[in-house]
Order: sequence, then C-alpha cells, then structure tokens
Amino acid sequence: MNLDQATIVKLAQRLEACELEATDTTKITDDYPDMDWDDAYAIQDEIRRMKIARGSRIVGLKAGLTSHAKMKQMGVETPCFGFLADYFAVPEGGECKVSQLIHPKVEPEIAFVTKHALRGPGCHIGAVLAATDFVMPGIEVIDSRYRDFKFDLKSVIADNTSAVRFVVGGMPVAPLQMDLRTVGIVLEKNGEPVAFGAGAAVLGHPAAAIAMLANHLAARGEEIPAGSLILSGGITEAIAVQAGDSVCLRVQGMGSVGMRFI
Ligand code: OOG
Ligand code: MG
Repeated sequence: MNLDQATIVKLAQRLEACELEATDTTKITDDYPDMDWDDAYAIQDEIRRMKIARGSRIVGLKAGLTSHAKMKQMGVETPCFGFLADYFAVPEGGECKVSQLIHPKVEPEIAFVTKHALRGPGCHIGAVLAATDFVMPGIEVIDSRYRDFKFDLKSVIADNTSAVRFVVGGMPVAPLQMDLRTVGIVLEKNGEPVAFGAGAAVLGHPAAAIAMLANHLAARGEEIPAGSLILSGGITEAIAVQAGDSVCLRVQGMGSVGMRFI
C-alpha cells in the first residue's frame, strides 16, 4: 500500500459523492500515480463500508472486464471485481432514472446465484458449477464516475468498477443443464438488436469469471458466500443509453430480461 488511510477515505468520499450526485471527476491516478492494487481495492472497500454504515445492504458481487470486447473498449487487459448494493437493483421490466446517472451504458451478462460458498485458492469452473444454484440473464448498468468514461484499471477498481444499477430475471436454469460457452445472447435497444454474443466471450466460460473472483477474494482471506448473486461480466461491449430507451436481453434457453430508462 502506498496511500495512507486518510487519503483512502478522502478518495472514497470523492468517488461516492460523484455517484450519489451524478457528477464526474478526473482519474484518481492523475493525482496519485503511485497508488497500487491494494490501495485501489481499499478505496472500493471504504465506499462499501460507508454504504453499509448508511444502511445499505450488499446484495451481490460482480466481475468486470472479463471479455475481450470489454477489455478492448476500455483499453485494459485484466478483469476487476466489485460489489452490488441493494439500491442498485431495478425490478424486471422496471425503470431506471437517467437523472440519477452520469453517462450510463448497459452490458449483457449471465448472472450466477450460489447455493454453497466458494473459496479459493484453486477455485475452478467445476467447483463453480457445483456450487451454483442457477444462472439467469442480467443487464448491468455501468456509469463510470470518471470524465468521458476514461480510466485505467486502478482508477476503475477504486470506483467500484463503475457499478450503479442492474436487473436480473428471465428464466433461471440449473447450470449443468446447458453449455454456458455456446449460449447465445441478443441485446436489443428499442426493439433493435444492437449486440450479439455467446457465453464463451467471457474468459472462455462465464464460470471462469466466478472462479477468478473466488481466487481474488481468497488472497484477501475472503470467500463468495452461499446465496450470492454474481454478475460474470459483459459479453459484448457496453451500449450507451439515454432517457426514453428500453433495453431487453435475450439469452438462449433462459428467457429475457429488460428495463426502461426514463
Ligand atoms: C468497468 C466495468 C466493466 C463488465 O461487465 O465488463 C464491467 C467499465 O467498463 O466501466 O462491468
Ligand atoms: Mg458488467
């Protein structure tokens, strides 16, 4: 760690204020070029602590930058991990208020719900599938707090990996009943197909993103608890949305899920 606790708290407050007030900021690595990975996750942890202290519940976890499409779009080469707070959840078919956001984009994802805890090191796809209760379609709304959605990996980790809203739904399916690599997805915006892909776009198999998260947490002495909702990462590049748009994600064999932006 290269940052002291006071700086970590100050940066967490700066980023969380941007989220809550829908304003953007410059990259924190511009001001603290020497910050390291532990500093970045410590800032994210401080944001999480502040939300819990204010009465929010953490309802899930997320992996991000797990597909080449996303890595290429954002110019980074390593996945990152974040958390989902209760108020991020939008009901299926529900509304998302654009006035509360800065420059939202949507991502088509496969969501996992665990029935057993997952603990690394050495967590692998087999362990993830055995511990998964069901998978279902999920749309993540991301909203980087950084100006023009431009960041480096440390800045985006500190910013809770741009997390802001999500919707899950459709038809939950047991993961052993399908090959998650060949599952096809279509993301529609205002009825037009705008992005297509297959599960294998995420690290070869979406369960690999969950295994990577378990191994990441193990290095910090943590695990993925039973009953967790986890977003495995955007299969395609993210699509910008504005007020008036509606989006729908169709996943082969898992129905569809959607939301509207007002
Ligand atoms: C970082 C978050 C990426 C995903 O699914 O790849 C992410 C970003 O692109 O702003 O959630
Ligand atoms: Mg995502």
